[in-house]
Amino acid sequence: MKRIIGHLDMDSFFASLEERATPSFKGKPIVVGSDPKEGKGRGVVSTANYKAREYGIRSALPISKAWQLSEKAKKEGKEEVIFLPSNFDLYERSSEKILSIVKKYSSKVEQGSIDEFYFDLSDNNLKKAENICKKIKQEIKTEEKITCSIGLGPNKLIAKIAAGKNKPDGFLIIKEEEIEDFLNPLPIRTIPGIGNKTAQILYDLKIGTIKQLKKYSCEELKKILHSKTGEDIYLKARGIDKTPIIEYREVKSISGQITFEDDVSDIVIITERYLKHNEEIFNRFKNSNFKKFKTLTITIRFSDFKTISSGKTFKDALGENDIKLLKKETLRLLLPFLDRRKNPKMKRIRLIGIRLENFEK
Ligand code: TTP
Ligand code: MG
Repeated sequence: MKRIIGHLDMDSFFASLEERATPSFKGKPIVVGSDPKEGKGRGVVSTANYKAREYGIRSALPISKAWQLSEKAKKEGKEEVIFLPSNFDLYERSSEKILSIVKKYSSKVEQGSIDEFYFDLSDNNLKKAENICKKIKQEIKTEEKITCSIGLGPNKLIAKIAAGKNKPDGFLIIKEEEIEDFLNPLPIRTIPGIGNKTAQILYDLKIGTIKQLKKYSCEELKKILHSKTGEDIYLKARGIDKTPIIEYREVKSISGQITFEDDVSDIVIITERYLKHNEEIFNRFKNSNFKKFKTLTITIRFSDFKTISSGKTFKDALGENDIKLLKKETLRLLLPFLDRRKNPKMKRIRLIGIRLENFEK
């Protein structure tokens, strides 16, 4: 059966919600992310609204660079950027509301991330599906006071690419027979699954667009890239995607990380912060549907960005009363990296993380 799949992605989601929360921010360039500390901050940009994107600011850009771009804009007489920390409660609440709106119109919805949703409209003809998408867009605008972009197509891949094509506040329908013309001119990076590394391998072969990518056979791509990636990308370049909508994606891990303001070597500072962070992660586990977890992994990133993981799987799973045991075990894993046992050059620590997984319900 032919499918009709929608993909909805909120426009500059975190920044749009901040703009909505504070009326005086309206129309101003906004960046949500780490503290820029007048150019000395060490984190990255979570997102920038479209006004701030005009300055060249994007997700994942170092926050110090975003600060410089804002300063440059200020010198040119433009508005300076408003930098804000993230407020996940606000974003999660809105995400839930949006999900409930989409669910009113489709009985099969998959949440792809905090701000994107796939939904199945195959029970309708295309005209009706189009009208439903318009209603969803309108309802989000009225109820949530922010905009989204929707793509409609014969599968998840095409719907997602179409949603990203006319941002912000976009709506694009791609029919089966339009797929080829739609995909051909697009840069290869548009294909979900082609990241920096894969793209670079392809750029080196002078492959820049999907049309150029399609000159290579499946076998050739399997040789050039990893076998599975090669086949995956061969199919995606032709708009072929049979993946179903997965309504309930199980959470597989609960994790978090802290980046220190300055790289640190002081064992007291590191362990204090880390144990406090362990408690936060443990509380997220206690508030989840899971009763127990079996595997604990810690991650350490040194000042030279070398990153190491170390973990333990318990014979007897840990439960909601085992915070002391968790702290003991994380320290046992961490301490060798703070002295010469596993850190012979005594490098400073930049980041540490913790992950709980292997859950029992
Ligand atoms: P995106 O949908 O990728 O970005 P966006 O909604 O901000 O902008 P667009 O209009 O292009 O869709 O991500 C959703 C949210 O996830 C985003 O608002 C912030 C967060 N995020 C990060 O924290 N870090 C990242 O690197 C990215 C890409 C997103
Ligand atoms: Mg988005």
